[in-house]
Amino acid sequence: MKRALITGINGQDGSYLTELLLEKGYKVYGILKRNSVAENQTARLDDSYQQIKNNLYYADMIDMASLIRVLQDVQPNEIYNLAAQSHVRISFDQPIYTAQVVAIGVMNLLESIRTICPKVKLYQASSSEMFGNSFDEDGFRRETTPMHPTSPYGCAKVFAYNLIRHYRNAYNLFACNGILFNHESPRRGSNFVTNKVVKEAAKIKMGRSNKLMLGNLDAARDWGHAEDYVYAMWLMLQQNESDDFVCSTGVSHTVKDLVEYVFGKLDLDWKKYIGQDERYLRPEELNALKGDCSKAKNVLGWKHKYTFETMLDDMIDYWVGELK
Ligand code: NAP
Ligand code: G4F
Repeated sequence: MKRALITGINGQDGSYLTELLLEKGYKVYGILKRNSVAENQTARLDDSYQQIKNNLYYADMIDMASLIRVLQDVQPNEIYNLAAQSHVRISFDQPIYTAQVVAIGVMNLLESIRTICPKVKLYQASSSEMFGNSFDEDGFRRETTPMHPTSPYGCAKVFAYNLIRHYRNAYNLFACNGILFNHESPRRGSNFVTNKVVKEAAKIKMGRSNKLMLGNLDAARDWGHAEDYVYAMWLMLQQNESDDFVCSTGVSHTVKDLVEYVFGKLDLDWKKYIGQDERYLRPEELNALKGDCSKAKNVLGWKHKYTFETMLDDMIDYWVGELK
């Protein structure tokens, strides 16, 4: 039985990945960052909790001693590093903490791996946020596009991305960067724009709210579904050699498109309800994202099943059901 360790197991992606790996017959282990409300820590893991409850460890990416103890105990075959302070806007408020978790945390993990389990296969959750406003002539970002990040989070992810490549070359570690574009689901944190819009629109529909304050409506993202993207993570670690891969849908929509689609689906006129609040604007904005995932398609045989619309339909169904 293969052993997989997931950092950030209780996050959006960690919960989907846990389900996928259990289905594939893995023994799944995870690390949890301590939270004063214990129930919150496993909220997203409800479906798989019974199967993994004895395999969860308290640890933190900025506490290398805790990582060492977990690796010694688990001796994993595969590690999926999904842990992060993953909110871009909040990274402007907490830049140092974000860098410690997102960048130094990866250094802590790599150094622990070198000592304890150098044969392990490692997936690193890299991000399209690393590109910032740089793109190729055709408007796409791909593995070879230069990176000019526009947030403390993006800068920290670039640091981690480079560490992965460096440790791969210097110490022959099997370490992959998945350069994933935005991916969403009903389990997305509700302060990210997709879930914020869907949840609030569903409340408006039920007469439980009448206003939704947003930031930049013109920003555009390449949005996919988390379920598709965790499958790509697994595929990367099934290859004979480690490499870096972009995962994206290749289609970009603005926040305004998102609002129009969600409110339209619920027969609401969005113009009556949307306001702008500068608290949600960023000191520097990544204006638009669109990714070319040809390499992942050709090498991994990966393709996404969900579109922008079906991904949002899944979220709308969830919130309408939940709020009823
Ligand atoms: P998420 O829902 O925010 O999950 C992040 C996870 O990391 C949570 O389990 C969180 O625990 C944990 N964590 C935070 N700080 C930690 C620390 N210091 N030590 C240990 N664990 C810590 O994020 P996600 O959407 O699942 O994304 C997974 C990874 O992919 C992240 O690294 C993210 O940056 C990256 N990524 C995401 C996207 C996307 O669109 N979703 C795109 C590209 C890359 P708590 O919940 O207890 O804080
Ligand atoms: O949903 P968002 O907060 O996601 P963002 O910043 O693109 O980051 C996500 O995707 C990255 C991959 O590119 C990940 F690495 C990262 O961890 C995270 O998962 O914002 C999307 C867009 C932005 O342009 C933002 O300015 O929506 C715009 N926006 C407009 N109003 C808003 C809001 N974003 C949020 N969170 N809240 C608003 O009210």
